[in-house]
Formats: sequence, C-alpha cells, structure tokens
Amino acid sequence: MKKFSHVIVKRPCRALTEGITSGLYPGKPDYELALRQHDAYIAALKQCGVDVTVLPADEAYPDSCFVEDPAILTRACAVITNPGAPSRKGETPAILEAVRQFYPEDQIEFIRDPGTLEGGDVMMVGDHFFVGRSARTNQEGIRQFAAILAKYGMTCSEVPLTEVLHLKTGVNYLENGNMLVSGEFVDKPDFAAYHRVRIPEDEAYAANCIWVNDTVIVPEGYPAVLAAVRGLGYRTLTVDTSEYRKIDGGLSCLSLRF
Ligand code: CIR
Repeated sequence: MKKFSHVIVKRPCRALTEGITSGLYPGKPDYELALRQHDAYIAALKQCGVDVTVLPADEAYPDSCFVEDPAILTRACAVITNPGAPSRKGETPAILEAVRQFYPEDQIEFIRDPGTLEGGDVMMVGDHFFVGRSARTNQEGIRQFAAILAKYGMTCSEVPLTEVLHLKTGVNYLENGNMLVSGEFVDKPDFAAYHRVRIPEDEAYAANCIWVNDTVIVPEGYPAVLAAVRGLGYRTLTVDTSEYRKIDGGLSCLSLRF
C-alpha cells in the first residue's frame, strides 16, 4: 500500500555532537559518519517510493536533524509543535517554511505556550493518534493537539510515559494491526487491540522502526527485531544509526513521512 508520497529530512549539522543526550548510549557522534548514515537513510527512503525533500543543516540547532519533533503531518493538516526542550524551540520556523510547500495555510496549525508537544511523542494509527505525556509533551500540549485533530475528524489519546524520552522510543505502529512494543509499553492496555510484537530488552533501541509503504526500515545491528519484522511478512531494509543513537535519536526521528 502506498500511503506516503513525501518525506522531509534535514541534514545533520556539525553541532550534532552537542545534541541533547540522556547518556544511555555513550560517546559523541562522529559527524562525518553521521553524514554517511544520513545519505544511506535517504537512499533507503527513496527505495520505498517517496520523494525526499532535504533541508539544509542549521548549525544553530544541534538536534535539528530530528525533524519528527517540530511537526506532525497528517492526511488533513500539519501541526507545527512547540518542543518541550528549550534548545529545540527555535527549530520550528524552518520546518514551517518547508511544510508550507505541501499544506495550504488554513491547514497548518500550531501548538502554543504553555502547551508543549514533540512529534516523537505522537504515534499515528489511522485517524487516531496516541500521544505520550513525557518530559517534552505536557497536558496542555495534548489538549491543544486533541482540539486541532477534532476539527479534522481525528482523535487522540494520552499515554503517560515514565521511562523513555518519547513515546516512539518504545512503541511503533507498522500498519496492518502490527505494533512493536518494548519496556514500559509491553503490557499497556492502550495497545491491547493490536498485534503486539515484544522487543527483547537488549534490542530495545530497535523498537523504533519505521513503516514506509509496506517496507519496514530497521536499525542495523538488531537481529532479533529484524527477524521478527520479517516474520510479519514485511520487506525490510536496514540503516545504521549508531551516531544518532548516541544522542537518543532513531529512525523515526530523522524524517517526517506524509
Ligand atoms: C533530543 O533529545 O531531543 C534529541 N537528542 C533526540 C530526539 C529524538 N527524537 C525522537 O525520538 N523523535
């Protein structure tokens, strides 16, 4: 099924080495390697039949290659978020400019102070969106997001997080009723209606896979997850994200798919 026709990515900047990190995966990103991994990521996306818009790097914002966080792109509207991380708030104007190429002005919505919300906390399942309440996404941000979705006949529900950075750090929907779940999400009743594939603890990072038009892109180096995704019948591609992992970034964070 071809659901997505476009993807937006943004080149990593040299300041990537100063990106926010929980320290879970030690080391600083190697910028040159991160660039090569970004090239491979773009190539993989193109193999999934999407047009890729590549935004230039912005040295002012170390985490700005993680374009998933400053916007949420739905079938009916675009939502420019208000990132909860202070160093990331300034990422939104560049994303807004890019989004304007694809959405008419009256279908571009905004999350505003005191609401905060980051796209990594938003998981789309058809016309329903699960939203993680996290250190980055607050109740007011979720309230505003719900009101925006309602205007377009879509819904959302809140999922409180206690352990991970973003909702999609630990749970990802692969379409066709299939969901990858790890850690705190394994037994959450919110996801009981889906066919849940439990990710082993030592491969938790790979819960963050992305479905793009019936292909699932899996981070390189996670054999159990790769086998599980293949077992579900998907075509798979792997991309090494080791340099992004060092600052808590994964496959979904690096693109907006719509
Ligand atoms: C941050 O902490 O904001 C970045 N270093 C990583 C963002 C990852 N984004 C995502 O999971 N959607």
